[in-house]
Amino acid sequence: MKYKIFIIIFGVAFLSIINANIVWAGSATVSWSANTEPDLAGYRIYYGTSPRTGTNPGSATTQPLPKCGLCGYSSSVTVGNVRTYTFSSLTNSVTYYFSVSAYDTSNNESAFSAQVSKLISALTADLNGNGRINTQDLSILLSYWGSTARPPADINQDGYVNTQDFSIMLSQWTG
Ligand SMILES: [Ca+2]
Ligand SMILES: [Ca+2]
Repeated sequence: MKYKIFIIIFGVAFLSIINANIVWAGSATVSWSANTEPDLAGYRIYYGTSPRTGTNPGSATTQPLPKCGLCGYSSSVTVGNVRTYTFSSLTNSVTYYFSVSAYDTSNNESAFSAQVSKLISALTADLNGNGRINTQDLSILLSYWGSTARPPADINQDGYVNTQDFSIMLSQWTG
């Protein structure tokens, strides 16, 4: 049992969220690095619109830190043994905070990863800001096609100007 406790605490050091990307309006994709414990069962994401207030959500009674449950977050979701998860019903123009914990096959839960935050933006394809989404915006999009790090045309802010941005533009097309 002590060995297991050691593993859980050890694992915390390596559990870190590495990114939170906006994929489409009202969404964010959270990804993190993997733990390597042989008895790792999965991960749990805690999130909300306020920063967390503690570090140990903990179902493990042996964690040295006081347990804080949701720790200031409004919700958690148990996502299993994956390394990325997309939230799809977030509120635009609000900043969300995310942390991840790991749990093992005995349901011991680690302390939190580092916290990340993301302002959920209302993605718009109106690239020239004239209130219409039409061929003018399409021309701008195409002029940046395939390029990286082009915020004006990177509608979903993922670092690439590609078919995903084109799809968003089509979905908002006003002519
Ligand atoms: Ca426009
Ligand atoms: Ca993009």
